[in-house]
Amino acid sequence: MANADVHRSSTFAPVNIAVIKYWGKRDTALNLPTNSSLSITLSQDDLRTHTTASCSLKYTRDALVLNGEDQDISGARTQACLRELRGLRKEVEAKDGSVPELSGMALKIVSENNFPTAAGLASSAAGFAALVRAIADLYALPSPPAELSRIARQGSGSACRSLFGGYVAWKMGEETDGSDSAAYEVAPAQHWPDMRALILVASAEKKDVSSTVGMQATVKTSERFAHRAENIVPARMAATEECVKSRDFATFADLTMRDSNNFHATCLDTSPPIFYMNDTSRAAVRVCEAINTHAGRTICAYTFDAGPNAVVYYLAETEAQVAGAFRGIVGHKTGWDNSRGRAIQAGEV
Ligand code: 2P0
Repeated sequence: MANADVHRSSTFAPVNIAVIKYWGKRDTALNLPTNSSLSITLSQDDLRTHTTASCSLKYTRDALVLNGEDQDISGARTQACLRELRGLRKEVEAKDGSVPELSGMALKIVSENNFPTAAGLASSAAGFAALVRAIADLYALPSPPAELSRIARQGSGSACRSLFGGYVAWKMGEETDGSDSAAYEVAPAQHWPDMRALILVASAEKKDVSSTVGMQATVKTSERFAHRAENIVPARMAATEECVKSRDFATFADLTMRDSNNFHATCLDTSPPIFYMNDTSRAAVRVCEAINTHAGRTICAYTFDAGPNAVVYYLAETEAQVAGAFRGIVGHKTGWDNSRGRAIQAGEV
């Protein structure tokens, strides 16, 4: 029966790992940040979400299944994404009366992460980016990536960066409606193709304090927070964009480590304090410092998100010195699981 047809589209979306961190919202409903941020999109051959979106008249309600489990999609963020995408599909249908009225059908979204969910490995970023692109493809929307980025931002802030490959910035924007708060490409992955990321999994457990809750506690209680957002990050954004463009790894690494430390110091300054890094994380910091000291120059940079897992950026030419040093110690009472202990490249979407 034709009207029970299932329309379907599948996509992958990659994880991105921030170099200059997003932490703090000026508008919690729209996910508008208090500072801009910059990240590297990792190759989707490695960490990624795969999502299939389908719609049909035979479906009775919208549903989302993540890693085989039904998810609650009544939350305002998911609803905002679905509402915006349906609105855009309605515009397509209004322009061309011959296209099927998909906007009126219930949606089924099936997602799989190939890495631990909510463990500080940017699962919400890949998840919402994949959800938005899968539905946009299903609806054959003519939207450019910047528009999809603005929609994904409402699902999870960092998701707006996973709609672009390579080196990506999320401009915080100034408008109160969020119309200018979206990501853009600073440089494609092939601009600096030697960049590598080593992911050290200290724990695949779900984090204690979600990013959404943690960042709001920071905004409310940290005295260091405003200084970070207003005085530190703007100059760092400009400097990081510059060293990506000039492929200046030592400066890039210095800014990356400083911003990770500044973000975690701000978490510690929150009341009650938020501890995302643990002893294993701190050991990774010391190993990076030792590698750089031994090399006599900065050849690797650590960064930590809202969890204890480390991401170490380095260049392919120092693979033996950096990844080799870490591989030599993972699994030897250090607390690291080495299942992700391989080099991941920056990637395109
Ligand atoms: C980032 N993080 O820039 C920073 C660094 C964690 C530490 O973006 O509330 O999951 O969904 O907008 O995007 C994690 O925050 O938060 C994050 P919501 P999100 O990658």
